[in-house]
Amino acid sequence: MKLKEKLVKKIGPMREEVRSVIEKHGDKTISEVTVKQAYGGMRGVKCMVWEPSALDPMEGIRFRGYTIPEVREKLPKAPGGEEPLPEGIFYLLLIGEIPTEEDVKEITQEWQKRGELPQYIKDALRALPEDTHPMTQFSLGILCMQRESIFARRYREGLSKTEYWEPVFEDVMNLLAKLPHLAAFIYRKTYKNDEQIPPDPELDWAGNFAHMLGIEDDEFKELLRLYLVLHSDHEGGNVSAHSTHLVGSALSDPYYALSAGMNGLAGPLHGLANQEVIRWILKMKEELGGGVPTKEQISQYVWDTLNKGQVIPGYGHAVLRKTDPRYIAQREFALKHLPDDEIFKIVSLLYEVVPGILMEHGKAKNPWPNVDAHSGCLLLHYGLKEYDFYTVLFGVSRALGVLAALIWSRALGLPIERPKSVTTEWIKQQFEGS
Ligand code: CMX
Repeated sequence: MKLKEKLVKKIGPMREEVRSVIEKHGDKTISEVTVKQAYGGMRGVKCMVWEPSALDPMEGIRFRGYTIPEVREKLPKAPGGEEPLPEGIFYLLLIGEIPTEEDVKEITQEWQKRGELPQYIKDALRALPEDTHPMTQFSLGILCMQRESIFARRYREGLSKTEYWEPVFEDVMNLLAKLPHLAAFIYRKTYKNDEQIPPDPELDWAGNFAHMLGIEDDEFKELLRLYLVLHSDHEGGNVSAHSTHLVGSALSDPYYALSAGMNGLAGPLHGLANQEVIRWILKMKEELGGGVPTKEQISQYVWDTLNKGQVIPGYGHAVLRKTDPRYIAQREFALKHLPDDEIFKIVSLLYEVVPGILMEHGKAKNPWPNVDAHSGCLLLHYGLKEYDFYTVLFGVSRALGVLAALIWSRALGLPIERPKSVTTEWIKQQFEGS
């Protein structure tokens, strides 16, 4: 595989670069940790390395140095399409270069070959109670497949540390190939009478995913391509990325590591916020009598939510301090393809109203919308109305980034993660004496 050959060429120089950086700068300080940070979710503490992407609070995400508009422009597209192919973002995140059409085609073909879902996964998922949340099914499906891990088998047989990355790469390629099949299986099983749609070998990764979900609209295929690119990576400190990284550091294989990451993504303060946004909007719409509410009605509803001690889903961020460029990219898509959609109009009104209210409310450090404030209205427009499923789509996309990073963690020989914890008593003793 050309992708693997390209990766091999990158690993040697990168190992050397990291070795030299540690030798030259290893004892220098990049962060100091205050007591407040230790209690406060380690916000802003720089203590891990993540190559595929970096997040600037004001500018937003850059994938290997490229902004979202640049990625949308430069990555290869499907024939006749305008949105970037997710195969391309995987290449960029892993290799650090913009792929050619041919590079992307190779990945599409490779994932088509490896995509089939083992029967035992389907049997296991069919055995679950019907109301099992799609994210639970997704995480469980990934975990069930752990027996396929080439890394786990090769490690048991005896594997040198310098070779870890290679079976991890194979596991990652197998996993990424299978995730849309797993997600579509869960969707059709849960919401469409288990009427499964066979894959179309002519289609790209996202196009085929849309097809297996049962939504053939070409515009939806474009949306899914964009969606799967936008959600792929958001540097290393977010819960899904960090938990995948942490579990992987114990040399738990990519199946264990990704399943852990997906459990983190399933939290309402993280990826589940995308379902919460639509649930909250639909409830607001219903309570206000249907249709598009007025700005005044929306303001009141936002205040009511805050006064009940709840968060406004889709707003705020632990790092960002302005509107998420992932939100802007989705808004551009909506303005182009569905400007008259009712839910899009509500999402737009919320954008006008919520930041001011959150500023007046005075708690959230970032009053601006994040990626999750917009994604649901687009999916809903094309008929994907089962919003409990939305975080699974996020998960399929997030796997691209966290698994690219996992390959690099093993290629660079990063050790098991083990930060130091302290007790409140210890902190008091440091500053107050005994
Ligand atoms: N609505 C109401 N209050 C909010 C808020 C929001 N959208 N965002 C933050 N706040 C509150 C916090 O709950 C916190 O309150 P307390 O002091 O009572 O604990 C206070 O403002 C300060 O929080 P912060 O430092 O601004 O935000 P954090 O870094 O702690 O948390 C996040 C970030 C995203 C969890 C938070 O903004 C939030 O809960 N947003 C809503 C959920 C959401 O959209 N999550 C998706 C994020 C993107 C993703 O990961 O997918």
